[in-house]
Amino acid sequence: MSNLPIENIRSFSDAHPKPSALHFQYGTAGFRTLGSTLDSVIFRVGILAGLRSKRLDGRTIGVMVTASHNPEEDNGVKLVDPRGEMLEASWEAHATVVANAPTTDALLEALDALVKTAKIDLSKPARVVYARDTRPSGPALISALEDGFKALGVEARDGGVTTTPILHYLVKAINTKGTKESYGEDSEDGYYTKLSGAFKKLIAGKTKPDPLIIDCANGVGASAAAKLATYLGDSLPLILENTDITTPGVLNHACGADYVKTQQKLPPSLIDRLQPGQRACSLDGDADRLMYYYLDERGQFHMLDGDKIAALVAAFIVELVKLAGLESDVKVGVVQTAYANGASTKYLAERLPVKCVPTGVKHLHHAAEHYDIGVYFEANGHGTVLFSQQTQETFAKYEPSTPAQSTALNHLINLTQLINQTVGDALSDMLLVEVVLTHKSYAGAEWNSLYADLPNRLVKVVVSDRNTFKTEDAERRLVSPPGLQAKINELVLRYEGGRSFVRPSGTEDVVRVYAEAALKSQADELAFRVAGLVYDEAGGDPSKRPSEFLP
Ligand code: G16
Repeated sequence: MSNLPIENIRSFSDAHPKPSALHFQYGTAGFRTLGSTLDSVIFRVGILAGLRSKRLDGRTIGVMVTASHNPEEDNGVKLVDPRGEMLEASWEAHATVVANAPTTDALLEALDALVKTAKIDLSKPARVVYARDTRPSGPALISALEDGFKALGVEARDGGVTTTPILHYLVKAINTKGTKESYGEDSEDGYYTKLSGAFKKLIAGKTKPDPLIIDCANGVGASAAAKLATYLGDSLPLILENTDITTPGVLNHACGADYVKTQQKLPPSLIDRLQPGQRACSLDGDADRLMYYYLDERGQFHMLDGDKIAALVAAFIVELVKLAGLESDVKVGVVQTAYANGASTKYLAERLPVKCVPTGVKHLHHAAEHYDIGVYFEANGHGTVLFSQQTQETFAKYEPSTPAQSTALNHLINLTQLINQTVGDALSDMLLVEVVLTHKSYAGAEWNSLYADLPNRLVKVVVSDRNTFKTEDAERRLVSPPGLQAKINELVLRYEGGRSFVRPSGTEDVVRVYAEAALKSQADELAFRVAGLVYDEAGGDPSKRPSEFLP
């Protein structure tokens, strides 16, 4: 067993000191905070990624530098495990310890302890592929990351400026190259070719879709969508909006999937662009979330969020499985979180098994793996569909007995190619939605009428310490601060169809409050009253109440 290159790590680490006053936490989607404070964290993540690769026998680990839907001044980093999925949970704690070692000596001790507890054979190779989004703080943070690679001696491949889901795709493609589970060419070209090829097969012979407007959130999705458009040709005409990746301050600002979901309205930049009946969608800053919407003939805005996507897609897949004659072999299930609209849960649960898990793609992904075909979507538009290895083998071996069965089977096989099964992927999900709409001849209105959303409201509350908020039952109940849940329950009872829950965010320094009720005004009132309770409990400054509640 070789040793850690102590002196090398020491000299690099001294150039990336940890800010003494800050504590970092590997949260819902990695480390995420102000980009200007992340230099030491990202450097250390470089070393950590290398150690994770050594632990897994030199398999390639992914590192993505992004803060996704967060404002432009934030940045972050997440690690991707070899099959393209999120970092294994036990290593999140290791990452937090390593990121918080106060000095270089303490860092060396933490790394040494990690090597021992995780039984890492340091003689194994370390391989990493990394990428970043378009944030201005990205280049400097990438150079800190590269110092981390140099400090440990990592064989690193630069994925450049790209979307989070493309980085996940690359990780899986690299690690499955030349095996029977090969995921595709390990390049961006491989990704676009795979998705666009499957899309064209799935809509062959159908009426060509009308042009689709994409709000690219002024982020990396703009260049990815432009590239995808060239591979799609005229099979799906795309109109790209909010594609400014150079003007400071515009990323995710008054546009993008998070804006649409939380404001429940059209990005102002689309007001004169979107015609009644036309489909449009928004990506977020790293293109892993997707929100659809349309205006009706009266110009009224209608949002088709992650729950509506799950309903559309799950119903389509169930129908194909049935048409293929596979319903007794292949079971489809859905995974949601507490944010799922109550009406969507009701609609889905009447048709399929539905499970509720805590927020965070990693939780949904793992739960979805328990189904033959697992459809998971967060209401915020983050999700995908997983086909188990066994299901994919069933498709490959199955001999259909009628032409109709054969067609349905081919569609299912093409869906396994169209869908990015590593993680939620806005572009892949967008193609999936377009396939279903094309097959069903649905416009936005027909899709929207699958069920009627219960009015709901999401608000953020700034508190002094969000870590005092602890939850249970898939985040549907607060256990701390003590007594607060009882007060929320009491309030909820006063609203028809009322439901509300409170949880600390894992990506922003806020507590989130969700409420729904039979009427919009009631959902708003309930959300703000629960937010008021949270604010009072958390010792907020009374002079700032309630204007501190951000939408
Ligand atoms: C990330 C996670 C999502 C999660 C979201 C909000 O999204 O990947 O699973 O729903 O954060 O999490 P929280 O409410 O804990 O802040 P993204 O798109 O920002 O990577």
